[in-house]
Amino acid sequence: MKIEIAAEPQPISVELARTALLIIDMQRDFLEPGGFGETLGNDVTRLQAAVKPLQAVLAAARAAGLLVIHTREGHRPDLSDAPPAKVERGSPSLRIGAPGPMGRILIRGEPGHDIVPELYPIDGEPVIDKPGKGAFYQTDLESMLKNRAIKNLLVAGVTTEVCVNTTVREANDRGYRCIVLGDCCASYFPEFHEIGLKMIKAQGGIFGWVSDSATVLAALRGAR
Ligand code: C5J
Repeated sequence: MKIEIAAEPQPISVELARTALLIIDMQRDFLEPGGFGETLGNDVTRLQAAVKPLQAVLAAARAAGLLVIHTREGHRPDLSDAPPAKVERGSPSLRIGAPGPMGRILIRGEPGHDIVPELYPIDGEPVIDKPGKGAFYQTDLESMLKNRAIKNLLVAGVTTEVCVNTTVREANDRGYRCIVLGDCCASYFPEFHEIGLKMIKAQGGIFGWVSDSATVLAALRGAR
């Protein structure tokens, strides 16, 4: 079944069976106090804005039988997959791998690395652990999408200008149509959020389309 989604720079029609919801890095380390985001001096409360709209889209995507994929940014406990140039950021006692209130910062298996309870994956939803910003870099995301013949991605998560934008650019180069749900994304910097979305839809949709939760919810409701 096809649905039409109102979006910028123009509406887009997608086949539901060829569409996945891709949720980027909705992890405690980015959204909660004491995690990686806060150690870098950010106001993590800003990211909460994306949680409720995304919760609604996640529920609707599950009800419609869409493939839902979650990603988590993080590293091996021995940091062997963490480039020194990335680890060196921030003050030494608060860097990737340092102990924090939610365990070692941005390390796989630690409480802070996990996805926030409101958006927790359910059985059958793949979770991709990625060492970089882009979800395609050093992961099996592309083969997962190919095996399911997915062509379109509804993209949400944090942060708009970093991991969401990087993933959308990677996906665009690989031929996927990305529809970014603006209110289901968030940034520590409101101006970067706004510009991050503008960059995607500029020039006739150079990297993809931008829509929002209400529009996608209405489109999915119409498909039932
Ligand atoms: C960052 C991300 N901002 N998930 N990661 O370091 O956007």
